[in-house]
Amino acid sequence: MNDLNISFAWSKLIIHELKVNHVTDFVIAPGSRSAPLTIACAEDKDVTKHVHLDERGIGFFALGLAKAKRKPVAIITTSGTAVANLYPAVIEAYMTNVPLIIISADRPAELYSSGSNQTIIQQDIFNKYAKCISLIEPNTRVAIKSLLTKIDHLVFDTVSSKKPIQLNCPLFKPLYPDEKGEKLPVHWINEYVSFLTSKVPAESIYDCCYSMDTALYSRSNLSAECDNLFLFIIGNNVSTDYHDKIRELAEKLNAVVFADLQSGYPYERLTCHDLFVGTNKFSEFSKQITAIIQFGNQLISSRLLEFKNNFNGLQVTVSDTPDEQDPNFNSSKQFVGIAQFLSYIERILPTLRLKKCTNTINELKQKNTEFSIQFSKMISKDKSFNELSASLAIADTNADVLFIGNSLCCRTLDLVKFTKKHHFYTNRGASGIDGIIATACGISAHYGQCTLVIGDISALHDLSSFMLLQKYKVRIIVYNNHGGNIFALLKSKNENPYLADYFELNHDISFSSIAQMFNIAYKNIKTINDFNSILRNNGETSFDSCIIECDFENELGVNRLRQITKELLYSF
Ligand SMILES: Cc1ncc(C[n+]2csc(CCOP(=O)(O)OP(=O)(O)O)c2C)c(N)n1
Repeated sequence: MNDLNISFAWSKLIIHELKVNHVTDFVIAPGSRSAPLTIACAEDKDVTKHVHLDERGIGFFALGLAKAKRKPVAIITTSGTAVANLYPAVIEAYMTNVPLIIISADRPAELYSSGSNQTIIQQDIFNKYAKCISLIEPNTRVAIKSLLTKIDHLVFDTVSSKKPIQLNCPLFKPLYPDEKGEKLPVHWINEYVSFLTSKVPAESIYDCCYSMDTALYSRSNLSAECDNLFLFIIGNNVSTDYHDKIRELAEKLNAVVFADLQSGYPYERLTCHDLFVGTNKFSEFSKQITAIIQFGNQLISSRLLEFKNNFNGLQVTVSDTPDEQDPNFNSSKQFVGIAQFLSYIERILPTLRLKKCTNTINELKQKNTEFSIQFSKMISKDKSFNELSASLAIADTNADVLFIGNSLCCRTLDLVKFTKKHHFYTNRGASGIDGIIATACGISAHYGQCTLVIGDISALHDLSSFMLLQKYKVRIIVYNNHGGNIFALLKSKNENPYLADYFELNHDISFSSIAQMFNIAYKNIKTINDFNSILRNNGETSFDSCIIECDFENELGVNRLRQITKELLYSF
């Protein structure tokens, strides 16, 4: 035992302490500087290992896994640009409040600025997106507990702040356990063995301040201001645990509900809200709204944001983190603590002077139903296969877990009415088109399967992550409109002569060759009937990884959406 090398022993302590703090998933990309950390994981049968070649991919995979598990996931990388490749996933985790622990193996300090291989400045590399805890180099002069309590605090920090955190670990040679280093003192080894057999953290940390001071709400004077009709908006980052309570409150408060696709809110709500807010009917109704209460943030609908921007009444945001929630800067009150807010409103309900508005609300709901039916009819009328008709079909599936990519697909799916309960996931923190397949694989690692809807450019952007599909079951539905068609929605060919060459990047790539390369089942779909039947016959909730390529005509869906929007807004 006393010929153990210190870099490996140090790494074992780090992994062990994370494990006793309930961090049990480690996502690893290969490297030599990180070898002691990787092997410490490999030798620990109580932790789950996920290995992939691409650091950008593992970052997003860890993000997906942590989102699904709702607990921190650790990432291990080697030194150098490997760490920098995690940057997009770290930003997304920061923006969507996901705890991630980035364990970056580093070179010893004396190799900085020496021209040494794979040596870059890693400390604080993520700037404000991830706080950095830098360890000292492994040594036996410091008490082992000083290392372990740093890990305990780090886990507490990422869990309570819901933000990613970096643990930078300088390690020196020898790195592999079979290579002998300097002899370690006997007292140190005894302590080491005792810590490694411990089942509890060196220091347990408890949060005693999570319940908010309810007096704060009383000071907010909300009760005096809200005595009429409410609009609830449910956005991203609202736990499904709150849905029942929000529904109860909406009923008691005379509130109508708009629910963003990402919320997965399964109860009564006004659908197709991105278009419906633009109708005269809604505009008339909105004059009676006293307050908008928005739970969560990152709304997909740009028209809803615009409506909120022009709304003059009280706007309140409610969230579980203190991040800014309103890009219009119109919210005058932000409540941090959704559970506490809901129970506060429950308590003050009897004091509110609520007028009965049942008729007005029922009339609005009726109009919204007619609007949705008309919208679906217009999409289905010509049997054309495009992003809209495909989204209608997806909204009717039993797929349990859905990951929705960015760009056009999340907009068309946000428009349609999902009829069943699903777990919805997105990467809408920074809305990057990168790492979407990897994130879906991370989600699948928790649930056992996941259905992903993604644009062709986004799928090509994350090409290396197709490799993960051999281990994690994801049914990928690629909306292949042969380029980035979102740009055509923003400005048409006539308005933007550079559209095809500089924005859409039109291409003829078929995903069949990609499926062949990665040995994944594949289907090319050209009609809505075929799409409907593959969705039904594909097992829906039990399937193997596959690529379903929706072969759309370039810009057909965008043009159809423009046309439908115009006609619908005109007739309602
Ligand atoms: C990492 C990153 N780079 C660039 C963008 C800008 N961007 C937004 S949408 C888009 C095109 C996406 O195309 P595709 O995935 O095919 O979806 P479609 O627009 O056709 O629905 C791009 C490049 C981004 N959001 N993220």
